[in-house]
Amino acid sequence: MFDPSGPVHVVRAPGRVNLIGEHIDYCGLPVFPMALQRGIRMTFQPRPDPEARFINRDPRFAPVTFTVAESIRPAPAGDWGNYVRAAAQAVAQRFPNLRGVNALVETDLPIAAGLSSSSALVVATALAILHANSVTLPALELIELLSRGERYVGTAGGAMDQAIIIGAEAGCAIRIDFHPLRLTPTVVPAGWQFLVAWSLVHAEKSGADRQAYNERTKQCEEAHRLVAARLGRQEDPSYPGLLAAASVEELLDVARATLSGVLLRRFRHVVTEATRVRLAEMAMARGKEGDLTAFGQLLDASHASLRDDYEVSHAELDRLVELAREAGAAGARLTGAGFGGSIVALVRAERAAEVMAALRERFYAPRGVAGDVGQHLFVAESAAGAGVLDSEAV
Ligand code: NG1
Repeated sequence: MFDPSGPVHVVRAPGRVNLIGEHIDYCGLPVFPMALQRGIRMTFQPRPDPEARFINRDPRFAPVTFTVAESIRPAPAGDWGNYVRAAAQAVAQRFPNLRGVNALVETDLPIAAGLSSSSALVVATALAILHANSVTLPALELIELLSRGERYVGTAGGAMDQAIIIGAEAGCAIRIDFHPLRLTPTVVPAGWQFLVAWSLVHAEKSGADRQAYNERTKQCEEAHRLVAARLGRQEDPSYPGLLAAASVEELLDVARATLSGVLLRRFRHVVTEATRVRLAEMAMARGKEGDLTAFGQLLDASHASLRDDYEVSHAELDRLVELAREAGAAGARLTGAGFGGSIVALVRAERAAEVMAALRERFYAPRGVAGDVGQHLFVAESAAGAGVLDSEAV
């Protein structure tokens, strides 16, 4: 697919693991992820015309061809090519008359595992098309553009994934604030290791899971509206505004008097998770022995809240979390949207091998995954954000 007379370029976009702050980015509340060393690698060449052609090294994903334009017709929901189209449409709405690319997509990220391979694909595509047209955008603008742009696939998502994939710094976790968007790094202390383990259950972003995700964004909005009205703050459009006006305890008192059932549980998850993010960031910044324990306890509390109040866990995620703790992790929780996908566990570096061995024996082996489980279970090494690498010969 590449013309041997011209150079090819390579863009790399990392996956991400969210350490804490789950299902609150779309409420405008800060989250605390880091980028992974694993990601999408896209090799591309500019074309002279607006056509775009993407081939995936993984044969399960059929080639995608379309014209880069302000309005691109989507393929049916679930088609991988919609992430590529989402990015192309977003950049074409910002810059007219773009030329397209020929591109080859490869990844070492597990797919549909809650590690944001889809947003990595969106970011990689956008960077490839921008580079092919010699245009650039400041990082914050690109994050805003692509987080809106990814809604093309039908998920009413927040901006966490695009923000960390574009704005990550190696060796750091990043607190992401929204409205206005701001990225604040904290160095991951030496001796702290985050393990990622996939539950072997796909977290599909199309179909029922997408519906369940979008339903939760609406429930959070509704819960916020009712609590804000009760507090006489109808004009306050956001969760950060509520949390600035009252303590979590006060908000929960008001919520108990105002909401019930599902809405009360969703609200409780959102405001308590926001507190956990703040405490976790402080614990990591201090980075002492007791802080690792404290961070682990926050992970455990986050998991319980996602399981019981937010109802996005899965029996296999609960099992992985339990096994990781039993094997010596300081704490563990599901990461990403849930409904399957992966867990993240915090371990002391010297115990990482032991915890991984326990997960291999007690989780993967009984489920028929023998031998090398490196694709499903690995140490997350915090990586830098996405970028175009040097040109290469074909
Ligand atoms: P994943 O894990 O990639 O489905 C989704 C959203 C995030 C965030 C998390 C839950 C997108 C692109 N990603 O992530 O913004 O809301 O769920 O914390 O919609």
